[in-house]
Amino acid sequence: GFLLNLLRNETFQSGEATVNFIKENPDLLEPPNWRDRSTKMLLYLADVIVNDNPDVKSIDESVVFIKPEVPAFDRYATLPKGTKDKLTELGPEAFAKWLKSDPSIHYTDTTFRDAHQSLLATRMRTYDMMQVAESYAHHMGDQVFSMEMWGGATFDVSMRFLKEDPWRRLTKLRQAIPNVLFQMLLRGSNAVGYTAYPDNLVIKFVEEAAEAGIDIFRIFDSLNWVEAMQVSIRTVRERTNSIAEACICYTGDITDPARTKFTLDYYLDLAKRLEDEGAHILAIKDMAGLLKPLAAEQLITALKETVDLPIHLHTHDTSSIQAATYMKAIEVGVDVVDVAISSMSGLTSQPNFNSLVAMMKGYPKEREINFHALNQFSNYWEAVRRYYYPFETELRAGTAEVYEHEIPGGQYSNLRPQARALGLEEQFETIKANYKAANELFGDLIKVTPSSKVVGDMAMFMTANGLSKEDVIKKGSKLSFPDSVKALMRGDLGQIDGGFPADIQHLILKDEKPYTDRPNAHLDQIDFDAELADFRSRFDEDLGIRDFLAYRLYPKVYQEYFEFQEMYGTVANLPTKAFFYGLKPNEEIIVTLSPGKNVLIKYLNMTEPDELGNRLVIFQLNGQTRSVPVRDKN
Ligand code: 3PY
Ligand code: ZN
Repeated sequence: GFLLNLLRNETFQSGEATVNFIKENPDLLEPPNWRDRSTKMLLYLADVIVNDNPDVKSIDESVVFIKPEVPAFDRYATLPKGTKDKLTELGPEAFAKWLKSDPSIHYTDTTFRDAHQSLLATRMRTYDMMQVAESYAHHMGDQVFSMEMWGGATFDVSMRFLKEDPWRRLTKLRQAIPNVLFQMLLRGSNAVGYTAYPDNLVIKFVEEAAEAGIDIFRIFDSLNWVEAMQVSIRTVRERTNSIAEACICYTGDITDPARTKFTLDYYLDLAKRLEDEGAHILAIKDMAGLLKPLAAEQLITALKETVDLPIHLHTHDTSSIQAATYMKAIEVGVDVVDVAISSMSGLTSQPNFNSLVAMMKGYPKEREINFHALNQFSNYWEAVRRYYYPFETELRAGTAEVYEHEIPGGQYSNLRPQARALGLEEQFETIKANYKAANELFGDLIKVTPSSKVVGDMAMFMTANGLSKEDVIKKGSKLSFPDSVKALMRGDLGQIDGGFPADIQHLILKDEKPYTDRPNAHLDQIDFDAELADFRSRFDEDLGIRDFLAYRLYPKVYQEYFEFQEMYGTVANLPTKAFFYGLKPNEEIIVTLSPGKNVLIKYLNMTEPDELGNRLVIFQLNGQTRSVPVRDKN
């Protein structure tokens, strides 16, 4: 009814559109779909102006935005050849050999994925990436090893909160940056979700992601369970021309003799098995930033004696000392390290790219990097980052506490808002302590999405109910545990070497029997023909397999995203300030609806609400006055 109401109010729909009116408004002769798109966009803007963006929980009027400056480049210059060209030339096997033999250190830039996942709750919009993409391809195209720009939480968040199509981010960036390897984070049998999916869904997802532009699949399992990574590794190897990078997720401390579960031998054995599975590259995924310099030296030295693969090191700078870890790792022969552009680095994000480049100056493994350009990109992201202030992590300084609680960087920035939502923010210290306690209760786990989420849920549960570890053990048989905790103990996330502690498992599951094989083995395979047809008839006949995959991974999120799109169109085209904060009176923006199709939108003012609470929000669209009715929800 809302949209109909709006259409009824349009000037050009009012029956007064005479011949002259059309002459004066040549835009009306544009294809109708264009008018429809700008109408929807005005409706979105009107709603944000009146009711705010529901994802922005508090507005700080004192924040001053500055215009992000894209580093200048020659649009007509040929792009430098990069690693993407090299992969195309060599193929994955020879590429991996080349990487291993290359004497200089390589850098993966995580700015487009993990950095904002870890600092800004994954909210970075495609718009801000696209503005700078072409410049990046020109300046950095022959210098960075890869860009991590997809996967992890971005798939979910882009639909859920940004109302964007995650596939569009990938294909648009691919067009703008054809020379650098694109890398994604894939949660093994959990794909980009929080639970296991049927094998043929994972296979299809990998095929489509490779087709859309992913060159390196960084594959992990949240319990380091190799069986859960097999399908992904094999699919990348056998059905794509991309690189399978398999992870050992690092937790604990191999230099601490008291930590007997995750030892050096444990990691070496795991690495060997991943090599046997067919990994092209081995990644050390230090998701919480626990790998200290001495441990890095020992681990990487031993790994190089154990496997014949190039080694890619990922960490988070939560403790603030991870540059030292990289220094040691580089000394003993790591091949690639993950970094983020200065203004998007540090704290729970990756170590500082720019500073690392400066640090490496004069060392034998130094790589020539355009340092000045790197700093210009940092200035760009610094200005962009302000738009995202409502989502900023609240950590102000590095913290050594991470060695106690072991919370992954990507989870840390989300934990406080989660606690707040449950009314538990005052008890954040207790939550961190309970995170540690929950990990101990579960028998010491690898903690990374989704196992980290379960430990987090348990920590919230203990905090909300005032339970200590001892209380849980004592009263457990009478407690009703969170669903995610039951699912973990049942084996829904797979198995961990050594198993879950049997007594705790029984306490949580009561009479339910856990299984011991792959959770995917219990799932029905997807009948793609039938389900795709059903999906199309439910939503839109023009939708493709990628839309279907998004729907199948996140049915409810997709449904809401789809309805939002129907109502408001492609809001991904809006500049970020307008998307989050709307417009101020007399503020003007240019929106590119499609290549070459720009509209000029100016917000004029709004009327007082009528007796039903409806306001008219008045804009100029390409100079033409348009008014949009919106219900004021305040
Ligand atoms: C993710 O799975 O999203 C992660 O970043 C894990 O570290
Ligand atoms: Zn990470």
